[in-house]
Amino acid sequence: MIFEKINTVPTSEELVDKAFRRATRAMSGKKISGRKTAIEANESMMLTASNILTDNLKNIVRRFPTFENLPPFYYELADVIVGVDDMKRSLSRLEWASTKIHEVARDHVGKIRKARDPLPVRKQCFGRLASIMRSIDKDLIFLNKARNKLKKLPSVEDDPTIVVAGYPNIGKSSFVTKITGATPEIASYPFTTKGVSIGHFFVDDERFQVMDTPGLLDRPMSERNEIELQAITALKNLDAVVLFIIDATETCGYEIADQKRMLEEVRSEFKLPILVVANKADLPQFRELDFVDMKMSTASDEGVKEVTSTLIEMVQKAIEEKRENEEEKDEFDDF
Ligand SMILES: Nc1nc2c(ncn2[C@@H]2O[C@H](COP(=O)(O)OP(=O)(O)O)[C@@H](O)[C@H]2O)c(=O)[nH]1
Ligand SMILES: [Mg+2]
Repeated sequence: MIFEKINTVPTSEELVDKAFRRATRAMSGKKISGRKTAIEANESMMLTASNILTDNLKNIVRRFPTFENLPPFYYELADVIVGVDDMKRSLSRLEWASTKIHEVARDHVGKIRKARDPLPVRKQCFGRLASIMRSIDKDLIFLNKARNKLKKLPSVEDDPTIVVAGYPNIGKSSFVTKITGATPEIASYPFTTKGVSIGHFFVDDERFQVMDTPGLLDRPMSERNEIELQAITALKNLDAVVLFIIDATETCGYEIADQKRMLEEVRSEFKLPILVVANKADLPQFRELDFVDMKMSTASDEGVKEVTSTLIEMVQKAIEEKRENEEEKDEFDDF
């Protein structure tokens, strides 16, 4: 999973406690007699504390991904879920704090060498460090929340993808279960209440993924809120084809005219290739429709294999074309 590397982000209080505790521990047991050893001891406490703080802050920043390098799908998702700009702002405040802490410690090392009594200098230094840390408390809390949300994102790999769309009760879940041969893992996206199910299957050695997106691609686009629209934008960045299922029997409770209208919406919204398949071919109410590419029945299995292999061909072709376009672009860039 892409955001797995991000650890829990500690609070400023936890970091300060840790740093001061280590600094104190480093000194315990050392005999302090006279001004010189007192200076050395307090100097080393300041350096230990500031090193621990800067190391921890740098680690937090390092473990967050460089958003520009994320695959577009994840960039969009991260933006929907936590806001990339807010994360960048908080991360850069952590970097600022780290630099500042280093400076403050260095300043006080200079001061302590000239001081008659080193203890107040060290105390003043610790006070400054604590106050810098307090000033980024909000950022640390925000980043921890962001981390918790990002970590829950399902692993949508770079695998070629089949996105299943269509009104409720038309057989989307049945299709996903049929071709993945298992109950798909239900991953919760924060923007749909129902959870997106993602299943995988192999053809030869190649892995494919199938996504069923309840709440996103099962009702008219006009009913989408802002967040759902952004989620759909994210989907468009996958190497994917859309399987649009029509229930030609209307036993799902939706008229064919409405289903067709939603198909047109999806068609104009997505530049991805779309395969239109009429399901429930086993039922007597089944009607042949002129805008449909293929038919199947996930109940009797009829046509399921053919539909799957057509989808695989389509997605492989789409990936190939994308690669060719990119190569062409690269060649162009060389001139
Ligand atoms: N007769 C028949 N029923 C089907 C077929 N595919 C799905 N169903 C039934 O239609 C209902 C809805 O199926 P489901 O896969 O949950 O649809 P979804 O809401 O689009 O995910 C269930 O009762 C299925 O058993 C089919 O090919 N033939
Ligand atoms: Mg379903």
